[in-house]
Amino acid sequence: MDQSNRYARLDLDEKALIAGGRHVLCAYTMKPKGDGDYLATAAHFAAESSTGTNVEVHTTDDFTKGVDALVYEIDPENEVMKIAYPVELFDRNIIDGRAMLASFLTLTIGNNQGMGDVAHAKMRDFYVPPAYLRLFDGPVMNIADMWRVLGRSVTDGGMVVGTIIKPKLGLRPQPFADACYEFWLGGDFIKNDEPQGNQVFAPLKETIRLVADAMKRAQDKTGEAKLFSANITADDHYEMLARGEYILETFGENADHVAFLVDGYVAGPAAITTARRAFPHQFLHYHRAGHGAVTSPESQRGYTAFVLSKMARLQGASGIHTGTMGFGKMEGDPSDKIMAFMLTDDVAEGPFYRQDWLGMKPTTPIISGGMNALRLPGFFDNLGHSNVIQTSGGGAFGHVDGGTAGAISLRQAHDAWKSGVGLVDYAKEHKELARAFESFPQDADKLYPGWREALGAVAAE
Ligand code: CAP
Ligand code: MG
Repeated sequence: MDQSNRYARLDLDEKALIAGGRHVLCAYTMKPKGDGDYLATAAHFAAESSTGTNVEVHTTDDFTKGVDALVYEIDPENEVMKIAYPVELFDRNIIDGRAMLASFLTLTIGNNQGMGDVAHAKMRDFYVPPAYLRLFDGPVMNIADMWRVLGRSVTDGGMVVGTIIKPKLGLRPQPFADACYEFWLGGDFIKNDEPQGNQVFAPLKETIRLVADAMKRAQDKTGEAKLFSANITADDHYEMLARGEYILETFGENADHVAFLVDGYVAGPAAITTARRAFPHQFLHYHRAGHGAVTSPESQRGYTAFVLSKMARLQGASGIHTGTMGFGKMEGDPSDKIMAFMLTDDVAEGPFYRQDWLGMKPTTPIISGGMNALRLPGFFDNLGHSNVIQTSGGGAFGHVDGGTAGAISLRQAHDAWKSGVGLVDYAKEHKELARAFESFPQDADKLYPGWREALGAVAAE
């Protein structure tokens, strides 16, 4: 059934829709199945995403039609469609009238992902009008709060030198805490790896107690503040609360040095909001493991990593992994930096929409995945700044001289970039960095040909 007479209004002007402030706008790439008519398929997509179904129902009245989602632009040749969703469609909390991301997802990326007449559809960008934007929690904490604890400038504090305790799983509490102490002697920030929690061989309550002690000893040894991001992800809301409360109580006077890590893709929006609202004064660390199932460029369904990151800022993530933009091990491209700017700028250009965040606090890009000291300068050259949280697991504990040297090499690479000195030249005067060349020789050969001759003995011993 062609519903385009009801669910398509190609005469609508995007600027007027934005000025009207009543619609969330979504841009999708969409391909009809077979030789389906593009507009008819898009209209059915809008119907199923708002007030309709595949047939007319007699219960529809004029008010219903007033909140129809409307296809307002199509570009069949490029398989692009844009849909305007009236803000009234989206569900609101009964407790405080605020918005919920679950509703945004269930309408804009819900049933429409499995319709028989759509080959595939993927959201590429969306625009949130002020009336809806202000209903989201947004971030409370971000990198500025980490810099404050670290005693740095709260506006340009530079890279937070981080790691992920590796191996990903299999360390019992004492070796885990020992690894933390080792890294903290050179680095700032340690995160649980995303699956680490309360495994039977590493009970959370024992591990956290030892990590809190390791933090105290490392702070005493170095005279510097240290940070830890503890995984509180769980299916059960009360389990998350129990973990968070135990962790804060155990870290005691260092509780403000603790972030809470939530695997936001696999655990979903409810888990993010549980952490955001139950622990508003803890940095909310959004790990996105699993997102590749929908965000990968190989996937033609779901939504992009850009959309995921934008949703995370709305929900109040303090930081979210934004990938390594082609400089690490995960899928990515230098142009992914648009994601970072969308998270940090107050007015940000997306692939289809300009988003004014109206003063909503920035979310900090977290850069992780196959990074090491050698790969950092290229990454920062592309991004243009180093005000990020950077975590290297293999890049720290894969250093030939251990985790402390790995941490120091990461900091030295950052300092080299900030000072505009080439990495090889900087390494001549900085042993841990020189030894990073020895630690990751394939990267060294590829990124810095001739490094061995230039660094000679410095890298060797
Ligand atoms: C990185 C990591 C992160 C990935 C997540 C891992 O470890 O801990 O989870 O970076 O990817 O488990 O692979 P390494 P993204 O530093 O040893 O690679 O940040 O793109 O979400
Ligand atoms: Mg990980």
